[in-house]
Amino acid sequence: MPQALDAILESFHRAGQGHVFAFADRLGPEARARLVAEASEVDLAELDRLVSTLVRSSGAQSVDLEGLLPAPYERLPGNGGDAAAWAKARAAGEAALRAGRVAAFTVAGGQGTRLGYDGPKGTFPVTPVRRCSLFQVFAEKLRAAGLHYDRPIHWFIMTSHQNHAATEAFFLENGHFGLDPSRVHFFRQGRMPAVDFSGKILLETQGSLALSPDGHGGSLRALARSGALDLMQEEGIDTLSYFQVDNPLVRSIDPAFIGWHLLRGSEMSSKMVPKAYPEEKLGHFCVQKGRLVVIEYSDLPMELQRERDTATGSLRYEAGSIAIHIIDREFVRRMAGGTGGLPFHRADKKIATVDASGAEVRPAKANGVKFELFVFDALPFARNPVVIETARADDFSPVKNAEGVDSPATCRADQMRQFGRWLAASGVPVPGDSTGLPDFSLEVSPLFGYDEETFREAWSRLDPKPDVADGLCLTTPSK
Ligand code: UD2
Repeated sequence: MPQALDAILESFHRAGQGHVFAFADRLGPEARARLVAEASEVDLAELDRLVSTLVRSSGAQSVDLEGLLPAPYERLPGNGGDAAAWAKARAAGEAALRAGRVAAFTVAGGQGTRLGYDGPKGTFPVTPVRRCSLFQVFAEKLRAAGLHYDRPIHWFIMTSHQNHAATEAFFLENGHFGLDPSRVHFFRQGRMPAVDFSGKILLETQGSLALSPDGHGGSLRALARSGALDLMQEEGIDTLSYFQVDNPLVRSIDPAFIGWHLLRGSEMSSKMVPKAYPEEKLGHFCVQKGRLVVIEYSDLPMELQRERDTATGSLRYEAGSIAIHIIDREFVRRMAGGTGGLPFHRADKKIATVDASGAEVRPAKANGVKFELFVFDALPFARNPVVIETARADDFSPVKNAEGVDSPATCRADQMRQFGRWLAASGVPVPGDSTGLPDFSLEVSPLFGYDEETFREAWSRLDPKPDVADGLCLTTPSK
């Protein structure tokens, strides 16, 4: 160990980061070993590159918008799309599911901080009646789809250092929500050190670095590093259905989406919804120099976000990214392997640290920089990427804020509207307001029905039919 310490100390000093060990003498042997272990996680050459390109260089923050055009996308049949092509895509996706080629992949490194919730975000109770967690909703969707296609679905879940143990414990306590534990795979994403505005690594305490998750784009290298890609290969899985932990409405297994991806020979495909209003916080699908790119809401000037097509009146940059992708396994391997892979983004943050004497500092304004990778930055590298339209009401209602837009309240209402639509489509009109929000509480477990079609089948088999007037919670499969 002392030798390792010497080597690490030496390399940090050479890189101008020796201050990281300023308090090492005050630490006991265990704490010092922990500090050394953290330091050895840092790729000093990579950090040096990031500091010179993103921290010290002026103009580091500006995004290249030259030659930017709105991206084309496949419209839904109800919106002018080719119904036969959608049907063909769906059949191809279903065949892939029956062949066991598809796994689900959830990025769940986040905490519920913005929600004012203390715990892994996936454990947040999100459904309107049962108050099931986000993880339970996804688990039930995957269980149901596995039964439907007669092939249980593997589920890969990316956690962070902060929430890994709590996430695994949550699944254990809940019996993996009925999934076979051998098909639920957890792995941790990587961490990046935060630096001050001169590029020096910040210490969080005297004995630890200010390390934070490397962004959802870190999932590509984490999938490779953790052995998940090799496991997929052994299991015959070549296609990943990627979604974020904050969106319980997601069609976590969508055969038509999978089919578009496979039939086009795409390496990475995405879903879009037309933006609801210009300021909506979604990335924008664009084409630049012949490649598909996503320009984040914070990077596209507001005048462009407000631009409208003169003929149709719709937003020119209307294709909003809702962070749902299909990704090819070997594409992940390629992206994870190269050194010139995804670019890092800079985020200026308030970062708890210590001063020169070792005393705690809780800054009132941003005092440093965090580095993050975004998964959609892989799109320009993908062969034949395809963007398809999806119905927002059936695919996207994230929980992000404690109140207001994208909050637990808006998400519960969107879930109830969806269940209300399914009931109405089964011949049971549901009284509600003008937005379709039912007058009474309503919840349907994905195990009963996970889309309109499976719901209608299950409902038609129910005998006798329950009275819906006092609210309804359908949980058990009717088969
Ligand atoms: C993201 C997209 C935005 C839009 C929106 C849809 C970015 C930069 N923006 O916005 O364009 O698609 O989602 O809801 O992605 N996560 C990790 N590890 C990390 C960071 C994030 O697992 O290091 C997960 C996190 O648990 C969550 C998801 O990634 O599930 C989204 O992260 P976010 O809340 O930072 O993204 P947001 O809302 O700014």
